[in-house]
Amino acid sequence: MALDASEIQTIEHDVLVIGAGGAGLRAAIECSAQQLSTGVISKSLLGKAHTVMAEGGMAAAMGNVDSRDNWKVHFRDTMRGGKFLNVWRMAELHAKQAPDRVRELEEWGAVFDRTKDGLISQRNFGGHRYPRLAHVGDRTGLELIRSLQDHGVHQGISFHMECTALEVLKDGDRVSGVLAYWRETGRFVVFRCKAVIMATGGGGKAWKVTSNSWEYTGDGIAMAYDAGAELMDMEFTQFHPTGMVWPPSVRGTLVTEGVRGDGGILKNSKGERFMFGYIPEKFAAETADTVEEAERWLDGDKNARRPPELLTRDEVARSINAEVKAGRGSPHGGVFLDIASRRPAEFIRRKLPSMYHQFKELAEVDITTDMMEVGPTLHYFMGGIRVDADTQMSTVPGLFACGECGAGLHGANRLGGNSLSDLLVFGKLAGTGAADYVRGLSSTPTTSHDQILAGVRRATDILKRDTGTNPYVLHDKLQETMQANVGIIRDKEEIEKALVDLAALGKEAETMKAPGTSQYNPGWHEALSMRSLLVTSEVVARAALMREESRGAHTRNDFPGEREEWVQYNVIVKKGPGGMEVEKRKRPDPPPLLKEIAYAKIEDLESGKVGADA
Ligand code: MEZ
Repeated sequence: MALDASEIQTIEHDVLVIGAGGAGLRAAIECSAQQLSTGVISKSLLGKAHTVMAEGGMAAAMGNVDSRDNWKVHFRDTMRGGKFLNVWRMAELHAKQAPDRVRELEEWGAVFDRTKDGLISQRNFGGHRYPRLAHVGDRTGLELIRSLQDHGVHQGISFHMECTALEVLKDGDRVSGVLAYWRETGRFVVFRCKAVIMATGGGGKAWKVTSNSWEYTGDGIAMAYDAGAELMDMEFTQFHPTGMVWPPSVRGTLVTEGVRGDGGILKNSKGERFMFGYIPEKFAAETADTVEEAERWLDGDKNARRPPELLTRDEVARSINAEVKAGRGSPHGGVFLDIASRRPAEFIRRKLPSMYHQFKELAEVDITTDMMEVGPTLHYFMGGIRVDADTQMSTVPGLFACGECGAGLHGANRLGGNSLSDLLVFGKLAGTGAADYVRGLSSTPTTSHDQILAGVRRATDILKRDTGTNPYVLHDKLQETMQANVGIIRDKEEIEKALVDLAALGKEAETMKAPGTSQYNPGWHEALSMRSLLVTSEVVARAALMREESRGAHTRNDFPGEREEWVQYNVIVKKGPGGMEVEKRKRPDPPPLLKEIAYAKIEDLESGKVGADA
């Protein structure tokens, strides 16, 4: 029977937000507060988002624990952590607005840990000069989601759960809706809307060892790419230094950086505190190079420098990798993380309750008495959809992006805790940007029946074939090649091997088959997400091949070290008439005052010699 697009269910909103993690929820709250009809679609159930994996806290220069902190120091830390590749304006907006977003979240019901004086407590994290992470034990992301959800539900936002977006619909150049399907029934649905906000997170599921759960297949990145948006900085994939390595079924599960922030140390199989051997020149001035000084810092000496375990994530992950490669790893291929010998059991259970239970239940390890085994795990994409800093609109009119799927704030490496403040700051700005855009439209965009029908056909062909490739097998092969060839350390030969593998997998994907009907069919869901995974992986690999240097989370064995000329370029990927186009694009010059602050000596910033007028 011929398909008829008019028979497909249609839902109308002014703005449709795709993704119900922190960024999506914060964006939706803003649109709804601005009196727009706002819908949120989420692939899984509400509350199940990668946001909860930001366990240790959200970074905001509130100065509650160390009054020397302010937005300029936070901005400087973020730029240095990102190896100066961050979008300057985004780093400025983030550092200035994060404290207000934390206070607002508290007004909406988030129950933060407190200091003795009753202020929101802040803990130490890698790359942050002062204790800066507002937290709720080690469940901060969860509390953030809970507070936003409560607030959003009472605001009248429409939530459409277990609904997967397949493609962005367009009227000419601009956005007009989204084609999606209900995971339970397999029925298609067209959302007609004037603006779409992508808040779909990253694509960690392209790697074998990852902290991401099944939802993170790069859908928003792939849909935006197909819609013609530019992607930026995709070569920078963050390996969080500490994921569980044992037992195999939970390999990659996150172990919060809060363990190190609260005093935990890393040791190799010889019992050596090895991070002292990996302090890079550029962080030497602010890193303790003796155990004695690191211990004074732990005891609260404000003049002592931070311990090397609190170097930025890229540095720590590479160091762990090097120890394991040198044969000094733990029995299951990681290193040891020790908090037991550093803090009393009561402190550990109070500040790190999830870690305590996680290790007890999953690995039968009591972290108040024994060391954990940990190793790097793919955690986060620094790159994503290129957006305007103030409005969060992509290069496609009406298409916005925020949170992990948007690019720019973190540059080459993200500081821990900057993700939760990122999604609050830029979620709100995306909401405002979308609301302004919608109000400025002179006509309502229309959806095209042909585009809808083509999308439906592409999806249902997978069910109709008599035989074909198993999508689970394809996903396994994809993870193998990304883990082996586009991992923590890469080189030209490996990346080219990945690209050859991806091309072959892409061919196989054209004949994927999911047996059964569209109802309750996990094999079909898997096949549909393979397209996003393949596009996202290819973008990462092509960008990684183009950047011929090592910077932040992108380490090229064949191009060791940062190369000065590369700080002037972003790698941009977009869809061209002949396929994927990759461009090395010159960055705009930084605003002089921001540049002065980012490169200032900390004493000059603190004394007001630099940045006093900012
Ligand atoms: O921002 C993060 O990724 C985060 C806070 C993670 C963690 O280690 O807790």
